[in-house]
Amino acid sequence: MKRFLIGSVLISMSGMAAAAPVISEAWIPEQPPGAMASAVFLDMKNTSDKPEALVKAAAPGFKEVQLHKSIEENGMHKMIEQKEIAIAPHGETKLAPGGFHIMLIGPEKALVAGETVPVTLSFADGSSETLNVPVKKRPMMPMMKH
Ligand SMILES: [Cu+2]
Repeated sequence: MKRFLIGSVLISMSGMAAAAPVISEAWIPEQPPGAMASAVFLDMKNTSDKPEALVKAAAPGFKEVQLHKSIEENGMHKMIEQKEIAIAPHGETKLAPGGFHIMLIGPEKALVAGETVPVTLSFADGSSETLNVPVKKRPMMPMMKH
């Protein structure tokens, strides 16, 4: 951990273009009290010419955090756990309802719009980033099923 921190300071001081993906549009839909899970949605941009991947996400206050993909199979919605979520060189991967998402399982308390959740993203290149992700009211969308 200490070694990693020193490494990132050196990289930013040297002015090199950081290889870590650029994260934007992060949000968590508000859930009714008693909900078993919520999700993090965001955009990841890979500004480097190497393939990158989100390999792990972590957040305090949940029993488990997993990388998921929603798929439709024989008319049924399913969510499949992912080992990683790839971002192509100079590409963009969106985590959005109906596709890839970070699943927040077993919240210790209800997530209310206006709060933020610190979410730490770890990438295949060894970099990581912690974002304060806002909880927002959910626009109308189909229910996700487990
Ligand atoms: Cu899921």
